[in-house]
Amino acid sequence: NERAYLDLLDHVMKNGVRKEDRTGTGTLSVFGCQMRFDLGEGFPLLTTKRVAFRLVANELLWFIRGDTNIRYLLQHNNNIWNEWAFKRWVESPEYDGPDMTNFGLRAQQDPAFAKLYEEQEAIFKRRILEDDEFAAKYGELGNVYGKQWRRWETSRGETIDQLRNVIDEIKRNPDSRRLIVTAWSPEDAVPERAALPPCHVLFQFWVANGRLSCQLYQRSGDLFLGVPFNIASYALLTHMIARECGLTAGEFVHTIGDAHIYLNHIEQVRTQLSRDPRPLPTLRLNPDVKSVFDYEMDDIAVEGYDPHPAIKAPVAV
Ligand code: THF
Repeated sequence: NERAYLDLLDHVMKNGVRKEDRTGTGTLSVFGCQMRFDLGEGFPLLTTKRVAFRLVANELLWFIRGDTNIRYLLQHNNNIWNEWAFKRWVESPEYDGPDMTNFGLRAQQDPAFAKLYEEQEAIFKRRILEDDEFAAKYGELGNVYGKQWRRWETSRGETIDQLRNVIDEIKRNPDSRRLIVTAWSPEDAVPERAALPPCHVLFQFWVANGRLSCQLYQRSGDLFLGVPFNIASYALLTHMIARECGLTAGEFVHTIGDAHIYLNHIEQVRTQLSRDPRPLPTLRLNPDVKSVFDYEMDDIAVEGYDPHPAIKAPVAV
């Protein structure tokens, strides 16, 4: 349950080493850790702060569609991937607005700049929603999850639908030890090909006693902002696949390489650690939906979610 997450936060607060990072924010970091969530004990959506499940579910449906363009997210009022598309736009030769170099960090330090950035981001979002050509070019994140899961490109010019294949294989050969989906390709882990090389490198399924378990290897985990989303997202995916395969959801095992707390999240983490966890909610999937590929937002809900209030924090870009 939630304790695994809170214990990890506490562990990194006490034992994390000060480490600089790509974003210039600075972190407390530990290397190599693992959390386990028994999905039979409730749905692991944190209760010590409100986590926007709607955004988690919408992002997962976006991955499952094989979509890599933020337009779909924006159409559903989901802004969690904007920064990475925006970064590509303001670094492109076509952009002629005010200088947006290092916008994430500067927006936090300089209120005048923050206002300028907000304006530019609003213009960017509007263009993505209204201008097809602009959206095709600048809403696109490249080889992120949707592409890697559903349309992996081989060197022979074929494409592989890893997600569909793994579901078929779970049905056909549940004892297999090769039930793997990988997002990481050494070819694609370069800035020209992906806005952000995948954090969720690989996941594997395991079937025993009619239960489907999933383990994720995450190379880098933003413990306060991203990881609560990631836990809920893979738990939801595991439930959906279990449903399609006539299994129940087993455990979600979350393994993280560089597990870090950004230095500008420390106060928020203290607040969260001072709170007592409440009972976990229950996931409700529309029983009429048989396939992982047929879910819409209305088919997915959590019941009995009574969290502590949300805790705001800036996202490192
Ligand atoms: N980059 C960084 N630095 N952290 C991440 O968590 C992260 N992600 C994805 C890609 N790059 C990342 C994007 N996922 C939020 C949540 C998940 C994200 C990005 C941002 C976020 O800001 N959540 C807020 C609320 C958002 C809202 O309500 O609009 C929160 O309080 O939870 C890791 O997958």
